[in-house]
Order: sequence, then C-alpha cells, then structure tokens
Amino acid sequence: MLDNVRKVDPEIYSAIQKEVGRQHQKLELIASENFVSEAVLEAMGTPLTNKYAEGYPGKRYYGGCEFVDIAEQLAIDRAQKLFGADHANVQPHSGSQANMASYMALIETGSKIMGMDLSQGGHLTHGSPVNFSGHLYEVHSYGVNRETEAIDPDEFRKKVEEVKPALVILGASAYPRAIDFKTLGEIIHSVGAKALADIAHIAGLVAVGEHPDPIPHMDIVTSTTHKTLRGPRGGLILCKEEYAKAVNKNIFPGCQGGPLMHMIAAKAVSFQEAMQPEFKVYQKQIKDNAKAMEEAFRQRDIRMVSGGTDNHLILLDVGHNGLTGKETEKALDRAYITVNKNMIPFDQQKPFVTSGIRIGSPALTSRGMKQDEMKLVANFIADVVESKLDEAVIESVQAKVAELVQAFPLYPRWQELPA
Ligand code: DSN
Repeated sequence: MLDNVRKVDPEIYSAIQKEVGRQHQKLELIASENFVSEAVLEAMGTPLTNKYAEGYPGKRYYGGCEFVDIAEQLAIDRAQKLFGADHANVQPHSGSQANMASYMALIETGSKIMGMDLSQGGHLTHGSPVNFSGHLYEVHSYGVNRETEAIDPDEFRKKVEEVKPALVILGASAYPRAIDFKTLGEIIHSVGAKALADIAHIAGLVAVGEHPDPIPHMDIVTSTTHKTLRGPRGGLILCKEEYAKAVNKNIFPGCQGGPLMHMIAAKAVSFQEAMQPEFKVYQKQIKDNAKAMEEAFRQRDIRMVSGGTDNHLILLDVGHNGLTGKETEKALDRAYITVNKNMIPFDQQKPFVTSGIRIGSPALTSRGMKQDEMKLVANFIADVVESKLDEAVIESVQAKVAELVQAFPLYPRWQELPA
C-alpha cells in the first residue's frame, strides 16, 4: 500500500504513516471524530476524483457523467431512505457549506437568525460574528438553563417570541442532551420562522431511532457524514420536497462548483452500511459506551455538564478540579488520550483556554470497545484530572493505554506500512 506515494513524495508518505500510527496508538475521544470502514476508505481513493460533474444526475454541464451519475443517485436514494426524507442533496463538501446553502434556500440575507450560543454548545455557522453566518445575517442566540444546563423550552419560547427570527437553527457541537425537535419545532413555527436542525453530531443516532427524529418537524435538516454516521468527511442536506429546488440551486451553482464524486461514492457506501442491522447495534453501543463513562465519572470527583449524557458525548467541567481545558487537553494527550478543550455553559475562561473537556464515544466504539473498556478509559481520565495533571500519573496512564489499544487493532493493513 501507498508504494507510489512513498516513491513520489517521501515527506507526505511519512506524515501519513505517522498519523496512521497515532490513530492506532492513542485513545480517540474527540466527539466529532470517527474511524471509517475499509470499504469507505477504498471508495474515497478512486479515480472518481478525476471527474467534473457540475449539475445533478441526468442534468450535468459535462459529458461522460453516466457512471458518476449512478454513484450520486445511489447516495441520494439511500440518504432519503435512511432518514425518511423527501429529498437529499449529497454534494455539500462540508457541514458548513450544507448550512450556508440551506440558509440561502430558506431566507433572505440580512434576516434574523437564531442559533444556540457557541459558548453553550452551538456551532460557528449557527451565528458567530467571525463566520459567514454572522456576516450575512442578523444573529441572535438561545442557550441553556443556568441550573439544568439543558435547553428549557419555556426560556426558548420566550427568546423566539422576543426576537421573532426568520430562521431558528437547532443542533449543537457540544450538547450532551437529547433535543426535543417536536416541541422546539412547534415553537419555532408558531412565530412564523423556518426551522432547521443541524444534526451533524447525532446523525448516526437519528438514522436508527436512537435520538428523536427531526425530519417531520423541520423545514431542512443538515448534517456532516463523518461523525456518528461514520461516513467520509463531507456534508448532507435533507429536506421537504418544497425546498428541494432551492436547496439544489443554492449548493450548485449557489456556493459550490464541481462535486467531489469520489467522496459522494464513499458517502453512498457509508449509507449502505448504515442501513444494515449491525449499524443499529453499533449506534446503541455508542450510547451505552457514553453511559458507561458517565457512570464511571459519577463515582469520581468529576463534574459533568448537565449531570451526564443522553447521546454520544460528555462535557466535563475541569474548572471544578481547578484546571483549565487547555492544560487538561495537553496532559491527556501526553497520557495518549485525545480530547478537545471546550467552553462549558457560562464559562469564565476564554475560548482558547476554557473550563471544559469534550469527550465522545463513537471512535472507540468503532474500534470495538464496550462498556468495560469505556469505564477503564473514564477512570484513566479521572486519574489524570484528580491528580491535577501529575506527571507520574500521566506516565502510568500512558502505559495502561499503550497496553489497552493492542487488543483493539485499527486498520491492520495500514499499520504495516514500511518505514
Ligand atoms: N468541528 C466540529 C466539532 O468538533 O464538533 C463541528 O463542526
């Protein structure tokens, strides 16, 4: 494998080899990351990357699209079936572009949008001043209740009625609780606003009924394909038939040119995998694994935002232990545990420092770990945090991680790349 890369570009070969080694060697707990199957990996590395196919299946601006049309139509049909949606657009290069095109499809620029506060779990594209969403729209935000650290429908209603936005965006990047799309969707529509759910983090759970379904309650649903859904890196839009034309037009030519046909083929492969019975078992395991970590943390002096989790992620308040997210992320990395620092609701620290650590179970679940291993992992984290990042503890955890990962091989063929 990679013989040609090794010959043509030894520097890139070496970077790839080291990254493959890192993924195997460390415990991947970044909640938005996952490990794709070998089938998805294979589909990405194909000559489909060579094809220009601006337009949509059967209506392209280039000749020679008959075979990539098959791939894209399969991806569309499978996404619609998987999520029970009227229409799917599988071309967004990313979740951000899926969101951009969807906002353009639903509302005029300059209108009011309302998304979850970035510092309370939201995403940059849901209305941050440093993002296109903040440049093109008048942004407002909702947050979580100070006591419960969860969305309170009454507070949400008050905010929505006060601001009267044109569009409200549900969904989050760091929210450990289930989102009640039905109740919140009704509130949004009651003021005449459009409702969009960005389910990037929870798409896999939604696909198999392990999280409340947004599709019947939203005008548009956007997602990435590479988080719990376990597909290649990319975006996806699902919508009601009435928005199909506007969504397609706003992806291409609205904000993208040629689609990435190798990635679309890989998305199709991942949707096929997601329709198999094993995928439901896998998604359930993701939640069970997060719950196992929650239980382990509860036994220790570790505070979880909102007290725990309903999904694949947990937000730890390491400020409670007198630490910052920044230093904890670095210390855990030295212990071979990969996480990211994250703002927690009402955080007193700056975004580059933070009081929180976000952890998620999808990647380790893909590696085959179950509740016992997840409890061990949570206890490794608690050991490091409770010791206040003591170097001897970090060293001892590192040794235990090095032993644990040996039993859960990742991409075995890739581990054998010659130096
Ligand atoms: N960067 C992603 C995450 O980590 O949640 C969101 O796009």
